[in-house]
Amino acid sequence: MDNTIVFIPTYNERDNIGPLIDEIKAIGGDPGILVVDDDSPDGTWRVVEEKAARYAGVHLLRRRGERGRGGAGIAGFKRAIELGASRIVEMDGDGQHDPAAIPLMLKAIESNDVVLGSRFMPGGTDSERSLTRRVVSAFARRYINSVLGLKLSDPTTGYRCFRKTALEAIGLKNLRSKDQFIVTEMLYSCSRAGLKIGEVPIAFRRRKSGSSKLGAAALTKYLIRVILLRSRG
Ligand SMILES: Nc1nc2c(ncn2[C@@H]2O[C@H](COP(=O)(O)OP(=O)(O)OP(=O)(O)O)[C@@H](O)[C@H]2O)c(=O)[nH]1
Ligand SMILES: [Mg+2]
Repeated sequence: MDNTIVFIPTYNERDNIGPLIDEIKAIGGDPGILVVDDDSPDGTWRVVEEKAARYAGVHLLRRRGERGRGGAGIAGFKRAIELGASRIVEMDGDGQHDPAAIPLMLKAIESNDVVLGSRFMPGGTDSERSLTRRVVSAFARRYINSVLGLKLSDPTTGYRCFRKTALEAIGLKNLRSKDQFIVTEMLYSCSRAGLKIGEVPIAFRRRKSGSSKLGAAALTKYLIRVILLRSRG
């Protein structure tokens, strides 16, 4: 896994990040790990510092005075490239993304520019949730594909692998989202840049601890922003 960096944005993931780093280290191939933490009040960064002292190739970018999944994403990809990565895996730090899929993604990136970890293609699994949430999520996927002109089984996944050249093609400085919407903005940019986007199945796990941040109001806002993204072109 030469030149591979696994990038994890974190905010208040103290109880999740340590076991996740251990799991990534256990998959073999020894990819580098970069955690971008926005000075989490729960001290997530402290756990990462401890892991960095124990394992080679674990890096912490602690952003002070700045907060937001969008900025953390841009800073993370930038730092990963500075660290010499030619392939960057992006995954959540809450334990929902199983590191077991990393080798599969790295295999698939050999013939793609971007690889998405999909919960909804054959072989993938979603963590069981209420029927309402499943229906809403199925609608959201269709909606995003239709508005953005995509044909992906899981366009909202935050578990993905990018070639460095894909990040250069979209230009990180062109990304505007300050929050979680960056995931969708990047995907659309990749598609607009004509990049080859592949998908591999992943098993999605339940959030290990901490809280979810997506409610009905946030979902409505998100769907409107997808249209705005499209109209911005
Ligand atoms: N650095 C940084 N990371 C963040 C920020 N907000 C969220 N994250 C991290 O981004 C990842 C995804 O956030 P989640 O809250 O899990 O969002 P989600 O997976 O869409 O939704 P739920 O898991 O259902 O809450 C997690 O690792 C978070 O800790 C932020 O402002 N800064
Ligand atoms: Mg999550």
